[in-house]
Amino acid sequence: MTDIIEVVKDRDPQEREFHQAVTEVMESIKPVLDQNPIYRQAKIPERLVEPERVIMFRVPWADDQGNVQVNRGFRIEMNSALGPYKGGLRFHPSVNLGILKFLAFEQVFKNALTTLPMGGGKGGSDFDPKGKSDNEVMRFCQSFMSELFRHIGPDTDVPAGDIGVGAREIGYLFGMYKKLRNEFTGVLTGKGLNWGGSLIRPEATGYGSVYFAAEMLATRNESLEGKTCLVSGSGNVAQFTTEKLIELGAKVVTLSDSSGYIYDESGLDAQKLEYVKVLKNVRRGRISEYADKFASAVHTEVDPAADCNPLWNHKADCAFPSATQNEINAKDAQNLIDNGVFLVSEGANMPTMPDGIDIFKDQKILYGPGKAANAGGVSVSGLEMTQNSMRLSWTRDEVDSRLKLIMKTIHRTCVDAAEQYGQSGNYEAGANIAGFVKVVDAMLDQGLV
Ligand code: NDP
Ligand code: 2IT
Repeated sequence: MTDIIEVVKDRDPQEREFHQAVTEVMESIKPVLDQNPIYRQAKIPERLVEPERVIMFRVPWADDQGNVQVNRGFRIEMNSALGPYKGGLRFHPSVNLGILKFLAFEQVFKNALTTLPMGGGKGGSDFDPKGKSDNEVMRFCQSFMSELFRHIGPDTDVPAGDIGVGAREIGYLFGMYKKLRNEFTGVLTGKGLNWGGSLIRPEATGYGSVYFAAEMLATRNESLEGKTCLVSGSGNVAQFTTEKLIELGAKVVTLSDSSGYIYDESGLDAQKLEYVKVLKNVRRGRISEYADKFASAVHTEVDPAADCNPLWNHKADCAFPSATQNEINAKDAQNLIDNGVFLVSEGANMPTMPDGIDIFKDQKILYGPGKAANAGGVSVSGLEMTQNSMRLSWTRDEVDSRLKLIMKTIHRTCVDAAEQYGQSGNYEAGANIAGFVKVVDAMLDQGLV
């Protein structure tokens, strides 16, 4: 197995996050490969790490001063064994091919776990929406779509949101797609409610991560009521994770953004969360303002020289990393455990570094890896696609109960797959194995394509 990891590293040495994601999956599926020689004979590992197609393109646009700006656009069409490519678009200055390949790779297995017919993809740009006017964001999105439209479609590739891409961006992208194609179809998910979007899609990733946590807790006869929770991020996933935690009687004491984090010892309530939603989604301000507004909160700025993140160093029971990749290193993982945390549910993609994951597994805490715990978002995207095909809209309760059932099923699938391979209680192994088997069996059925 080291072989394929070495091949990937040699071929694209600079794609560190991709190496990390491939290593993590390949290590846990080793027993499956050993018991099923057909997978190695059919060169399944080699085929999985090579995207079916990578699209890279220039995105020129004019800023409000009339200056020409040029960004880079990407779409990674990773694997279509189970359905059309499906996965979000990320707009963030850190975006590069390696980051999007890691996200697309993770998406393939995540989507397989959802029980819905979706392949895996991811895309985005190194464009930074922060500090841009609505008109600048619109012109950028239009330019981005004026190339992407020829590669996507409701039965081919269906993008959605991720970091830096929310309702506003999906609206501008959809408008341009519709104009260029002269077709009103479900080509993107996360659409506005009154033009084809699904109820519960904005909430789905955060709610799903909490439902997954509740399932994990139930295996130890515990619930979220009264639990103190650390949440990172303050965007889409963090906001709705917090909302569901409050509703279930938990106490959320932290939120963050890329400048720092707030610790509110009295916990967030519905009114404070509403303040955060307006601050982040409407005013597009910084989380530090929360501590100016509420006296019970303290803001701590990011210290780029620090060897750990102080957000993870508070007394708590549960942690919900919901910002970005590699936000929990080994020291943070140890701090979490020393502070009493016994459950981690990953709302973000790959937020825990490999040696941090090892600590969680050694300590036998309830560790829900992103590809299982945050699959609620893409699941409701799948339900949005279904509703678009039927030209019908389901009620809030209908979508929420389907989401709950999907998260319950993913949890059960992870538990069963881990047990089958002698790794009881290891959700990481369970998620990787179950996702892998579903995708690669479909690949084998479909021949060498
Ligand atoms: P948003 O853009 O809504 O929010 C992202 C949040 O994370 C912001 O608070 C942002 O702070 C912070 N953040 C982003 N990059 C960094 C960084 N490099 N360092 C520190 N903080 C950072 O994105 P989402 O909430 O949608 O996404 C959060 C995570 O969840 C990502 O890992 C994403 O891949 C994952 N995810 C999202 C899904 C979805 O449906 N949206 C589905 C499944 C997973 P700032 O405002 O300063 O940039
Ligand atoms: O990482 C993810 O699963 C997402 N950003 C959501 C993808 C989607 O197609 O809804």
